[in-house]
Amino acid sequence: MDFLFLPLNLILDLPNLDFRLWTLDVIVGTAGHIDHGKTALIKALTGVDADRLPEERQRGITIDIGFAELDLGDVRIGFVDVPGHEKFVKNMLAGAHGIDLVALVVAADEGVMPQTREHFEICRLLEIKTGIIVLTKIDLIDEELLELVKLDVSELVENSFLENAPVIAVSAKTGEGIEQLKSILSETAQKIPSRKNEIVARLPIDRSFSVKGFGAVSTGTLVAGEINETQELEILPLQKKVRVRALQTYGKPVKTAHAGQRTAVNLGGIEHAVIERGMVLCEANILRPTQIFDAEIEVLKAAKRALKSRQRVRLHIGTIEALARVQVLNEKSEIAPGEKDFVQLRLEIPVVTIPSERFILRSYSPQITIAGGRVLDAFAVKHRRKDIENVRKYLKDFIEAQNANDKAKQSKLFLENAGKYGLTFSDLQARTGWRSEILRMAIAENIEKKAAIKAENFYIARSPFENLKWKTLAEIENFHRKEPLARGILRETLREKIFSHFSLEIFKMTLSFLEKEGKIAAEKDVVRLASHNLELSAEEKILRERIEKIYKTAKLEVPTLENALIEAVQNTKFNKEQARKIFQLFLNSGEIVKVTEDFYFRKESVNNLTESVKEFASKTSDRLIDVASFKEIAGISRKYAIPLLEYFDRERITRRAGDKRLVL
Ligand SMILES: Nc1nc2c(ncn2[C@@H]2O[C@H](COP(=O)(O)OP(=O)(O)O)[C@@H](O)[C@H]2O)c(=O)[nH]1
Ligand SMILES: [Mg+2]
Repeated sequence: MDFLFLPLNLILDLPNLDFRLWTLDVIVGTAGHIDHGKTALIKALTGVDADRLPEERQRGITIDIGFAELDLGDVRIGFVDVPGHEKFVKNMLAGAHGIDLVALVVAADEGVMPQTREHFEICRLLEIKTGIIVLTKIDLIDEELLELVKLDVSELVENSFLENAPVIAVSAKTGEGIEQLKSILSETAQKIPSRKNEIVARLPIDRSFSVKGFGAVSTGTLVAGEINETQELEILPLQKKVRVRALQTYGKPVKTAHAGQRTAVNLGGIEHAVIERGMVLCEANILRPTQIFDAEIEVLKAAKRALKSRQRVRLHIGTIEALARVQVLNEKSEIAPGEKDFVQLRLEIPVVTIPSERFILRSYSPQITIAGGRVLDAFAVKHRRKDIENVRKYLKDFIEAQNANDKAKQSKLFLENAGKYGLTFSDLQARTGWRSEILRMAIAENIEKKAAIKAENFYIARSPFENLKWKTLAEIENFHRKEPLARGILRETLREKIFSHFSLEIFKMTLSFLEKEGKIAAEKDVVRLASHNLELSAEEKILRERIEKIYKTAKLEVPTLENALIEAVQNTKFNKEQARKIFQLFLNSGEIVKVTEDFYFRKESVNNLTESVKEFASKTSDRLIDVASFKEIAGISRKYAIPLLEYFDRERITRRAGDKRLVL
């Protein structure tokens, strides 16, 4: 029976009796060539045969990852035993993703073999920081040979994270060295940097099965965050909500599972059959699946050829394997063996990942490990060739911010990259995986430093926002140039021109910033430059009065516009075009109304006429008026009567009824 589930039937009855808060939880993974004694070593340490599949026991080889645990008092170890056979490296990778400490196992009678190298390289590329070297089967060799193997191994790990790792020789058969190995494990575990408490809960699933009477159970290493009993979680990329019915770590029921623990979760609200290895169990409504991300990778020195754009590879991230195409983000479109560079990976299936997560790339066929790297931007867009320089700069800055653990800078880079549309809080959280408090602090720092602004739900980086402000100003300026006499551009027109794809709030925000800076004046319906002043000079005022007088005197028998302008500028230093501009202002003010292209009337005269017409109608039984009566009331000829009646129709003062008009 499964180690995590021995007491499952007791979950409901047994209180959690484990109060050892000081206990260190460590995930130890084995690595090494097939038949070098990895599984036997774990059995010697724990008594558990991690080869749990019948086929594994029958054939005596490890096919899939297996698990066991060891309680050393102040340290609790969750072992992940991996298969050594080259055919099962895929399974090895599903186990290697979450380990804190690697035990590189080398059989003393064989020395370093191909999968010793491959597994070692994988651990190095995954940036596992801590490890020990275990030389097994020492009962089969003599002292002299042991020294040779030690040399062999030290050559392999030279200049790597294992360079100064403890080396211990053991025999699973005689038990020699096993107790010493336990104390070395315990000591080494203390040196492991603790997992940062900044990321939301994420558990890449490595197994899923059903337990009679309980339903779906998923297991895996909780790589970040906490999971609590009764909590709602989400399985991605299924995007299915599930509830935690019960939890186990180290074979015991617990209320909370912590990062760095092998964890089994009994899930409600889902059939176990739909859950597969590779899916991720995570805090609900935060992370999102992605199919295209930017990353930095290192191609192995031992790779036979350069990694090229368009190449199809196998991506191993978390517990999943996904096929992907590589786009190398450099001039040559390739990365030579031994070199580090930027790539974009376009996946054939969605995965869940966050920045700085490590992954391995293997060639499509034959299946050989060729590179490893870390995720930078998990939600990238396809890059055009001409953008590559900018993208490289963005990714370089991002790595710098990541290495300095500068969260404000990282979120700022995401915002800058998102440009003028900005990102919401939840967009940013999906991109970073940070817990809400951490993200809130990072954003607050950017707002404080004026590196970003907030508009409703959106955060926009300063430079795209400045750009938006600049475009808005340019549009208003342009309007003033074309319509010098208009008060300003209609608010709605401005919005449609520049902000049609934005939320209204961003439009308002832009105007309010420009207004605060004293650049514009936003009035009720129109927006104008603050400098756009319609005040007339003393001389212009005289011209305006002359125009006004012409229309006042003419009453309803107005001259054509042309003639009015000519008359207005007679014996002045103004020309007709200047008069036309002043006239336009007059028109804008509403004191004059346009009836035809040629005929304009004072509003007051038109209003008086309207009153007279209404009075006439009130005295009739049918409220009808004909052209003749209209001419008489207004005291005007047909030349004015017809355009004015048509104007009244347009203004809904009258409505045509045969050759008469109904007064409304
Ligand atoms: N003599 C001897 N045999 C061992 C020792 N450890 C493992 N073996 C044997 O080596 C074979 C492979 O061991 P196993 O643990 O399955 O190797 P793995 O493929 O690395 O997991 C088995 O037949 C084991 O019994 C050891 O310390 N001494
Ligand atoms: Mg094995």
